[in-house]
Amino acid sequence: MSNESLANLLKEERRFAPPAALAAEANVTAEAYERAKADRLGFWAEQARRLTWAVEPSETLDWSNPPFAKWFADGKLNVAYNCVDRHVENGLGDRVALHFEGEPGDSRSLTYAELQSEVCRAANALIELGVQTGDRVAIYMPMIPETVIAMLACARLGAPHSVVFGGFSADALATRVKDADARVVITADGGYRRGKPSALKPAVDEALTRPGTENVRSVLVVRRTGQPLEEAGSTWTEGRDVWWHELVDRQSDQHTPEAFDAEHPLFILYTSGTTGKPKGILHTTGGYLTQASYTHHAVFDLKPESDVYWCTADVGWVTGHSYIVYGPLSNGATEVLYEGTPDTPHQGRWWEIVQKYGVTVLYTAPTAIRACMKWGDDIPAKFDLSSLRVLGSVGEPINPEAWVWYREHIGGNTTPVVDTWWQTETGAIMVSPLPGVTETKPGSAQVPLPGIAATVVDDEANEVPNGSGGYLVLTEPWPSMLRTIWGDDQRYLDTYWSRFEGRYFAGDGAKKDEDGDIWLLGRVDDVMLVSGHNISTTEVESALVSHPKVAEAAVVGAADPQTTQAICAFVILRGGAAEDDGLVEELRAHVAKQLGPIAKPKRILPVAELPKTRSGKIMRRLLRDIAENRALGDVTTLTDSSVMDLIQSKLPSAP
Ligand code: 6R9
Repeated sequence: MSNESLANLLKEERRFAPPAALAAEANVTAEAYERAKADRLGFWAEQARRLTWAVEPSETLDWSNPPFAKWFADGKLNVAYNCVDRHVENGLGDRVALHFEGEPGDSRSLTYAELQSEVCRAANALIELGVQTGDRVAIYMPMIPETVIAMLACARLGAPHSVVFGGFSADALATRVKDADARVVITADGGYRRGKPSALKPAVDEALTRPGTENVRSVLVVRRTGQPLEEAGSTWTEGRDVWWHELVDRQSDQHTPEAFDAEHPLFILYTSGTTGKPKGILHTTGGYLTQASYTHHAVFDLKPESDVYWCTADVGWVTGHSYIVYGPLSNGATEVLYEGTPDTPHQGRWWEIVQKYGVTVLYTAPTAIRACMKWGDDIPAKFDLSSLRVLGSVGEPINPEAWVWYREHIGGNTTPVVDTWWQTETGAIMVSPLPGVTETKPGSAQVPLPGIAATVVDDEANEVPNGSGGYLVLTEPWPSMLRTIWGDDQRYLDTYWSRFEGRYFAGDGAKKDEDGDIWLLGRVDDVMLVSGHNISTTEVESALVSHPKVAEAAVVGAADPQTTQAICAFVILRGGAAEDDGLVEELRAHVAKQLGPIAKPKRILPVAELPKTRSGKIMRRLLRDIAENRALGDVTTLTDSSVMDLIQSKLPSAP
């Protein structure tokens, strides 16, 4: 985005006021914004008191060496104690913490007291394996209770975990084990995905043959699928590999948690980014937990005694860390943990789970919402979803049509939808409506949360006026901010703090509307330059999705001799829509009408699937390779690489 700021094309006039009953009882009201504005640090010091500290912090923020922040630096606490033990001490031991639902239909509920015993046993097992405070532990697991237990056991010992998506390859795992110099890997024989066991252990075996992974002494293996290891292509390495049920189950269920410094590392989580080796984002203890806990309480209006909360994310994504593990459990929530995919064994599986457990708060990603739109309105209509009272979205800009569909077909036209903007780096939600306060606008994340300072700037770092586009920046440090990139302070400075002096550069394009509300417009790397105008991929995609025949769209700029870049769109049609001759022209005309002729795609290609990461983000980089007839770049973080073959087979062969 070098020539001019991002064009501001999309107009969205629909507005939804918070339900009166919810507003009247809301955890957080409008007054919080005022209080935080008057005294930002005082506000966060107050939120830190949501936690139980072994030593209360006297200092809130040390910003004497920016951008290396220290929050609550002289305080001490234990994260696992805050997420588990203190609830048991407070008499809530019988409350269900996790309702686990396996993909094959097995289920299991764990109370806070049971979770405490399990976390203590797992912590004692890690000690037996020689894990010491500060040692890194890699976790490569399916979505099962042991994954949450393993993360909490690491936190309890002050051993930073590095969770690696179960879908990643041996190579991706090896890179991450090596970068963090992990000493132990916790894994499973496999998990269930799409109706069958999907093995994990063979990838661990392979990863640990790679140079740089020699320091891994032990591999702790949960038996989940029971598939014979040899059958899956795995070998058991005596002296290194140990079964969870053999080691953990015989441990004592008593373990006294040690209090760690607020700035003690809690976890490393790798983000792939578009180029270069993955970045190990480092989060620490006190500030991270403060903001994960507060935002979960505020944004989802969580009432721990009555709500049943469900975040559908994978724990291998930051959303799973902050909003399956640390936020909800620190708040004493009862939550659902589901192992599998939304369409196994049928496309109503999620709604069946909502009905079964009476889920009240649901947090998911636009990609899933668009998939459900594609499958048809009749599917959720078969289930009782009346328990739902707040719906959340995260991961990508949500197209206004998908937002409205979510509210109408899942939320019964009554629930607020909160579109939450944040990143692995921010650790917790930063920009989002509050369900009892904000009049919502479909497609907009709207306002920085109380205590958060975000704005939109132009190329010269000047704040843009309302009605204009530019770059999203964060102008003040926040408690759950990343502390650095593991082992690479310089890359931390270069990536986030060098684009605009003294401000955190998020890498996202954004605009402020006439009311000053923030709309996210996609990654800056994806912004298109067409005849001198910077056009957001998000806006063109949203215009396409607003056509009744389109369920999902991905838009890229492909090099073009006349216009610098030409807009090239890949669309998935809604169930039943036919790919007739006039369709492409009809869609082009529709975009021109919605956004103006400049945004009209030059090419539109109906496809069956789009390339996505495990967190559901569309990988536009790969579509750009296709649109420009290039060999595909790195596909290792793709959920399913056969998708690319499918798309390529639709194309006229390269010139
Ligand atoms: C939590 C998470 C971060 C990037 C971020 C942005 C995109 C996330 C969004 C959103 C628009 C939202 N993103 N939430 N864009 N509206 N509500 O997704 O973390 O995987 O690190 O990705 O995701 O582009 O910069 P992470």
